[in-house]
Amino acid sequence: MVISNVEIASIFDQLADLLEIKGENPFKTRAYRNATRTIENLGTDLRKMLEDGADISQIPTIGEHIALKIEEIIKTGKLAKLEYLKHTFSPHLLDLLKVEGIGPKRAKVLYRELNISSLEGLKKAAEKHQISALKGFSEKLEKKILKGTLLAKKEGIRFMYSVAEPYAEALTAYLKNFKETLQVIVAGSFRRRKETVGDLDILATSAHPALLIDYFVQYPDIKEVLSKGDTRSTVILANSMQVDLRCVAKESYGAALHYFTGSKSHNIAIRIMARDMGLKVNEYGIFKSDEKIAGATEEEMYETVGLRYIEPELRESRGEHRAAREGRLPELITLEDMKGDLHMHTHYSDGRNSIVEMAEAAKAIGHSYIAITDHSKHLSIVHGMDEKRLREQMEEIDRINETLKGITILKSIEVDILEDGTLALPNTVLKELDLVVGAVHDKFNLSQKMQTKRILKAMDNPCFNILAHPTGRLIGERAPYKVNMKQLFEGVKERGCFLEINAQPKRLDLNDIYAKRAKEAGVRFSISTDAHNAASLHYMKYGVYQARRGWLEKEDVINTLSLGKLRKVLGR
Ligand code: DGT
Ligand code: CA
Ligand code: CA
Repeated sequence: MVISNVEIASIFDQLADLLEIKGENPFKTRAYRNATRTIENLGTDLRKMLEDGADISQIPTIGEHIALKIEEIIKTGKLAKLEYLKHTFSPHLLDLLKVEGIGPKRAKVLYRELNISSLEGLKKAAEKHQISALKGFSEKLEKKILKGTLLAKKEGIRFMYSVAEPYAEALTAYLKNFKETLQVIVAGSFRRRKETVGDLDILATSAHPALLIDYFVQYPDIKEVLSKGDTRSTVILANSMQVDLRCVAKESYGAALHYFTGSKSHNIAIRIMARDMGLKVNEYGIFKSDEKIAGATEEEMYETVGLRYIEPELRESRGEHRAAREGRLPELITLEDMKGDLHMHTHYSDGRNSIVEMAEAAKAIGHSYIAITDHSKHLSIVHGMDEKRLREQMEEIDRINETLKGITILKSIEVDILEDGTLALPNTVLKELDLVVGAVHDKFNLSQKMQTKRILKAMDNPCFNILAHPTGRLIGERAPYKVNMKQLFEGVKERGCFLEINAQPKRLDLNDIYAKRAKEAGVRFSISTDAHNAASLHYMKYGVYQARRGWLEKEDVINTLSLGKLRKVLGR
């Protein structure tokens, strides 16, 4: 069973939430919260550290008590204390926190006063106006909560792509290891690189499917086998992730892969096109009368219905069929196209590594330049830099650039966009930087009009280059702030600025749909990791996946350019 830092952090987060709702000693909850933050930003896998015999209790904010709990989670996949608390309260109590506007403090009141312990209960109480009757809860908040319960229910459990990835890889490796296995691939939304996946759909080929299914259900990480047939099986892993395995003959690999990659609506459109040509498509192949005319490869499937091959990331019925027919499909950007990373933090603000460490790590993964973008000093940011610190950093970068070969460090900053649209540092220093990345970190609740005005005003500043994480959303946690996207795209283009696709797995912001629209409006982008430690520079691939889902090509992204050309486009 593979437990990653993300899951360990999430367990401590839940524990802190439950303790807070219960009204436990605030020091205790804070200790768990601090540990959560440390683990999220750690960069090294705790499981590997333990395997290597490292003493994890020495990590700041972890300590002996939490170290023991981490060991328990890695060994058993869960934390008995959390399971017990969930059991004694209500297993669904934590669902309340998925609703925007409800944090642990409000959940505590709702639980104590109205005995609400599930989304269903919350919805009913809001409909009966019992919530607005509580002290500290307005009618407006009640309405917002009601809307939130509907949203939270629709989402269901989905896993972030980056969380699903190690499970998908481990399972693929396990299946490939079996002698009766020919091909194995993870299809479904995972193959389409969607930012979250509902379950894993694995396709395998074998001359003896039943043997492969027998082998599959013996996978050690399985909690429950829901179904097991001769060619298919569905199981639930210990982390509650569902896995569907489908096994077909080699001759049908392409047809089955196409079917199980989806999306469903993409497939339906293909089936209709085929039908109009007098053909029939199913997961075994394409048939003319009863004769099979295609099915071994996906390329052949598309060709048979008169289309060029469509990359999985484009299969969302957003115009790809037509583009394929007219030969207008984009040549999607790849990870290899990326020449640098324009957003990262060091220990000058809230990062964990030094400038040199970040540069060395970036060089090792093949980048030829990076921009150091520590936070500006502002209320919402801990350890932000003032002008003096920034100048010290600029000098340090000059010194490093003189000695470090093979990579160039650009001077930059992630400067706060203040509520009135001015930037948190004066232009006297900003103009000396190689580029300026601006970001919204507070006042998420402004009206759409005010938020749009704020951002456009910030971009009026000639020093401004790139808008970081343009909508501020956190997947499954925080809705985007309200911005008029059309005005934003036009504003960015007119001013010669750029939009970031932030590659943090929780952000992936801009998302695919907006990226496509922005591109259509003539906007160009940066794809950057926002890394807070050297290991997170590898997040670049998630940003590239999102960009591919947004139809972006190499030309659309400025950090595919050589340093010389990049400098030119950054000069406004
Ligand atoms: P997910 O799991 O919610 O992230 O999304 P998908 O796209 O992986 O959906 P899933 O797991 O329900 O099904 C995997 C693929 O199988 C889907 O993308 C297309 C195919 N598929 C499933 N059900 C149907 C269906 O009723 N009709 C057709 N044409 N294809 C289907
Ligand atoms: Ca799926
Ligand atoms: Ca499925």
